[in-house]
Amino acid sequence: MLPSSLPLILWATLAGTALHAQIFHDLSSGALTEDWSNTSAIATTDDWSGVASIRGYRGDALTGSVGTDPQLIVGVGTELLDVNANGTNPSGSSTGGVTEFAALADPVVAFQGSATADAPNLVFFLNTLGVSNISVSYDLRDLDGSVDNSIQPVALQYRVGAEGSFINVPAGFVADASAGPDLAVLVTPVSVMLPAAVNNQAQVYVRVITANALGNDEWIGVDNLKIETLAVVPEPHEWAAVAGAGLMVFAVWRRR
Ligand SMILES: [Ca+2]
Ligand SMILES: [Ca+2]
Ligand SMILES: [Ca+2]
Ligand SMILES: [Ca+2]
Repeated sequence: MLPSSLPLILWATLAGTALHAQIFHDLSSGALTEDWSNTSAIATTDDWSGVASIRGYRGDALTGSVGTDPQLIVGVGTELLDVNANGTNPSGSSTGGVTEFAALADPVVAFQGSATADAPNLVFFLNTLGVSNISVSYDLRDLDGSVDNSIQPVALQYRVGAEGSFINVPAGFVADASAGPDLAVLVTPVSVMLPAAVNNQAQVYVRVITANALGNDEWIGVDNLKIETLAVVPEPHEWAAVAGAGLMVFAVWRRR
């Protein structure tokens, strides 16, 4: 028997609240980095509470097709949190979604599309107030040494604020982050500047997303993440100082 609708509504509301109750990493205080070497941070399946400012989603129902270009997937779908904790062998795992491969010599969190996990993704939560020139870099690692040999695209996207669609960052797109069959060696570094639209915002979402490819998908790890600002926006009184210096130069020039 179904429970009454009120608890269901409450549950949905609380779940929605939990998803958005993230710490938005303050980039003015330093870079957001993650290499997944702390393998106790993800200890329980689907529990991201030990990882600050990063969440993994299974990406259900984000596309109705196989082989969709993830650059064209800009919705958020069901926002179902996902991570299989303490995975051991990517080549032996056919489960779609997000998995922590903690037993590897170089631990990593990875995603793999499937008929259920249409577009699995990782989201990074940032507070960019006071900063500009924000760079994002990470390594996409083909972890899948099985016979699977998909064309595995990975896109980089962002969203400013808690609502609306994501926006694609074309320079961050990797058309195929995998190689195969029977190969788990390819590493594809991604390093791009985000557009100025993400500067000086309280809530910025940066998303790395793949999509269910034709045939069996390959596991792609997202490792060695670093999001940092290459410039701090001057405070208003500093602008005044800069403008004052300019006037002095102008005055000296006029006296010549
Ligand atoms: Ca790692
Ligand atoms: Ca773990
Ligand atoms: Ca492979
Ligand atoms: Ca597939």
